[in-house]
Amino acid sequence: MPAVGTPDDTICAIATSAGEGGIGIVRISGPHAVDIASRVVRLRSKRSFHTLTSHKLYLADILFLPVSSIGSHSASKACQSTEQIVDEGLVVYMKAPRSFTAEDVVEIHCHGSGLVLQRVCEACVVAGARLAQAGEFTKRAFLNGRLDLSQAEAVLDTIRAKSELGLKLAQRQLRGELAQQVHRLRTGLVGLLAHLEAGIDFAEEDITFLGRDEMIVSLQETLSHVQRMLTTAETGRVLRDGVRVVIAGEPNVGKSSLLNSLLRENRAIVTDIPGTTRDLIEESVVWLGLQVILIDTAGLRDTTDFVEREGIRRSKEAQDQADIVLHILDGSQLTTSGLGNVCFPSRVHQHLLVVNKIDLVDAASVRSLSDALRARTPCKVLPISVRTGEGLEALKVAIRTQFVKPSLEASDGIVITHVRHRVALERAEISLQESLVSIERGIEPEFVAVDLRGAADALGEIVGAITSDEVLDRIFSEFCIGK
Ligand SMILES: Nc1nc2c(ncn2[C@@H]2O[C@H](COP(=O)(O)OP(=O)(O)O)[C@@H](O)[C@H]2O)c(=O)[nH]1
Ligand SMILES: [Mg+2]
Repeated sequence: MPAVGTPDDTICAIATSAGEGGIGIVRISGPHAVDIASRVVRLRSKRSFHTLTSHKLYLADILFLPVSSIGSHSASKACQSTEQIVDEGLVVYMKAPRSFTAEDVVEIHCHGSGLVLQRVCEACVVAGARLAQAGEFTKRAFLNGRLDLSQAEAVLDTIRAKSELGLKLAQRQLRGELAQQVHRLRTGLVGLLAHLEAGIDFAEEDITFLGRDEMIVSLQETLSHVQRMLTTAETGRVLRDGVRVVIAGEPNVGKSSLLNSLLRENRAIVTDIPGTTRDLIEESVVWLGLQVILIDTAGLRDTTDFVEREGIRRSKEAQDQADIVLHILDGSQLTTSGLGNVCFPSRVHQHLLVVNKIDLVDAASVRSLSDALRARTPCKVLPISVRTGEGLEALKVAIRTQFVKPSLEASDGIVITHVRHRVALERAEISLQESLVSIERGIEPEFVAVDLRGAADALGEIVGAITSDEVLDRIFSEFCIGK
């Protein structure tokens, strides 16, 4: 069960983003939503607010309630005497539980002016609402059982999605795909636990419970499910947050030129003077649905210049945190026999060796140079020319296929996108492994039960069946106000 009780006050907030817009929305949620809205808006049809049909839009005048009317026993009386109209707009009432929060909700749609929206929100407070905290609407949806915790997180992922793939995963999670899978595994474990505990309680009696072998098979199945989900975590994180691609190499090999070309804009300064780029330059693009964060860095060389040395330190740090490092070489300066000075990356799976400036070299030499490099490193070797554009598509494809496998786009399998979920699955994995070892060694069922409960609880954390206020606060504080 959620750790916090169902709220009984009514909250309000501007739900649309700050700044000017065509329309802006103030949202009110809670048991007094209708009462509060009836003081803030007057329907053009003169109909009483309390007779509104749910989920229908009504034209209304939005009234100004002066702050001085707080505390007066009837705010509606106060506003009648000093009535001013702030704006005209539409109101919609969504009767509980058929609303986002599963509470009574009223939304006031007015013009998207910061001032108007602020006035409407103030009027709601004067009429008895409390300003909502960040993520409080979604938190209420969770506390009222409308969403589980993984779905609540998917709401934020949807708002923040920068790429189609990120959005697709968020939507799948919002529809409850992860929750259903976790629920199924957890129910299975709880069933096994019941058998085990019944076996403990009635050990003296001659009743047969689930056999040891069946228990092992069932646990192994659950374990392999959990492990399969864990194998998607790395890809899932990248698809949600974007792939961090660091462009690294010696000065003047064409790193900044590559960044500009991939961004299609002159973002970084390009010169033939070594040491031009000294700071990290970070920009984001979307390639075929995948968000890519490109980071240009200072060229790596020995230098006494203090600023450049700091740039090089940052470059190394960025490389450590990268999902992929493009290790750029200047193809016009390399010879097949002179590869002794090339510094080959140590962590192979994260690196692509990119040979630039092949426009300055004849095709046969490019081929023999690439072959010589491939013979020395298991990294992928990609010849390109930023100047002519040759090889740039292949480079994009190479980066993309590192993360987006065809099976991922086609399959409906669960993809783990949150660190919180991964950590919980890892804990479930350990508990399941321990329970299997215990059963195989014939250890007392009481001890096996402890591990099984541990695994079930870890799974429960993903969907919020087991949770603490602290975890909830951390999750919902990441949201914006009004969501
Ligand atoms: N011929 C040729 N020159 C290039 C190519 N890419 C970059 N350059 C030139 O190489 C020099 C250094 O480029 P820059 O992007 O500043 O290198 P960085 O120091 O690695 O960032 C500039 O004069 C670029 O015009 C390329 O593909 N072919
Ligand atoms: Mg540069």
